[in-house]
Amino acid sequence: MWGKYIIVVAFLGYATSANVTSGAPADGVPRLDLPNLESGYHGLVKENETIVEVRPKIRAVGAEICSFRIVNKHHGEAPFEIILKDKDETKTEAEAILRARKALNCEKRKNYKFDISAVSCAGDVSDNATVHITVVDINEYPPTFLDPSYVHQVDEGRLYEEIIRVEATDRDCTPKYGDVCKYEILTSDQPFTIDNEGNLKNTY
Ligand SMILES: [Ca+2]
Ligand SMILES: [Ca+2]
Repeated sequence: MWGKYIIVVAFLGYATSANVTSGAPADGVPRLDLPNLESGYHGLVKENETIVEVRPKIRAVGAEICSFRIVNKHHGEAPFEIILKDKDETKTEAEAILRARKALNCEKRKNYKFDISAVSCAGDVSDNATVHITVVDINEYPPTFLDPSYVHQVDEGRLYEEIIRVEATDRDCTPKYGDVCKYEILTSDQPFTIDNEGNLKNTY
C-alpha cells in the first residue's frame, strides 16, 4: 500500500517538472513565445506582396493552439489575417503567418499597428502582443513634370544665367524611389544645358 502511494507521488512530481520545461500541458493557457512582450512583433510587407515578414516569428506555446486573432486596432483599419501553420506533432507549439487581405499602398499609408493573441482549442486566450507593420516601397511611379510643357521667349544674342526652371515630382513614398535626382536634355546638338535642379540656360 505504502509502496504504491510513493510511486504515484513520484510520478506526479515528474509530470509537473516535465510540464514546466516543455511549457505545454494540452489544456494550459496559451502564451505568445516572445522574448519581450512589450517590444512585440515587427513586420515588413512590400507594396506588391501580401505575405508579411514578421520578426520574431509568431509562435504560441503552453496549450494546443487552434487559432490566432487580431484583437484590437489602435489606429483604424488593420487589413490583415493570421493563418495557423501546420502544428507540430506534439501540438505543444504553433506557428502562424501574417498576410495582408489586400494589396497595400505606402503612398496612402506606411504603417499599421494592432494587437494579436493566440487562442487554445479549449478557448483560452493568451495575453496580447503588438504588431508594428511597415509597408515597403516599390518603384511604381516615374517622375512627372509639374507642367505638361514650358514655353519661354528669349532675346537673341544674349547669354542667360537661367532661362527657366522646370520641376518634376515622383509619387513613390520613399526618397529611394521618389526623389528626382537630376534632369537631362534628350535632344543632342542644341545650345542649352540643364542642371540637377532643373535650371535651363543657353550656352551660346
Ligand atoms: Ca519612382
Ligand atoms: Ca511606391
